[in-house]
Amino acid sequence: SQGNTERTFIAIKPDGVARGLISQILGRFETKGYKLVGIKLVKPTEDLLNQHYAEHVGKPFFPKMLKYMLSGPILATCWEGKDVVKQGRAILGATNPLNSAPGTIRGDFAIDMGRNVCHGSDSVESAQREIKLWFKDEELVDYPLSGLSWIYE
Ligand code: DGI
Repeated sequence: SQGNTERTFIAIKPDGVARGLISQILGRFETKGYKLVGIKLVKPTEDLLNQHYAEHVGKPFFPKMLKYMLSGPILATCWEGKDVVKQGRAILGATNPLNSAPGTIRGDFAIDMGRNVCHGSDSVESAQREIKLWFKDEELVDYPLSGLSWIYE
């Protein structure tokens, strides 16, 4: 395979955008060898966030998280490549920055769980659901990434 088998949804949260971390975060995925197939700056509606975080609606931390996620634009991105869901989670690091290893995005750029800079789908199924939620079909583009034989054996 040349890595066109899996896609994930990676978002840079309002703190990541406001702190000027976009290029560093995207750069980690780009230099790893993944292909960017969708990207846009979004001011999400509350409704979109309720759907995105459906599993957390009603939890004690949810209102604060909603306020944080509504506090500025979010950079929505979709990446394609072999094992990109799992690898994407590894690149971002653990949800709580206290547990994220140095070298990960959260390990390098975050301190509080409520300001953890980024989001990444946690399974192939979540990725499919989230990509559908954040992107229209025509916003996802395919093109040949050069040098694939240097990335995939
Ligand atoms: O997929 P993740 O973002 O790594 O983690 P998740 O889906 O379990 O949680 C989504 C976000 O909700 C997470 O980035 C931070 C926040 N969160 C999750 N659990 C807690 C929480 N925030 C607080 N304050 N307390 C929690 O227990």
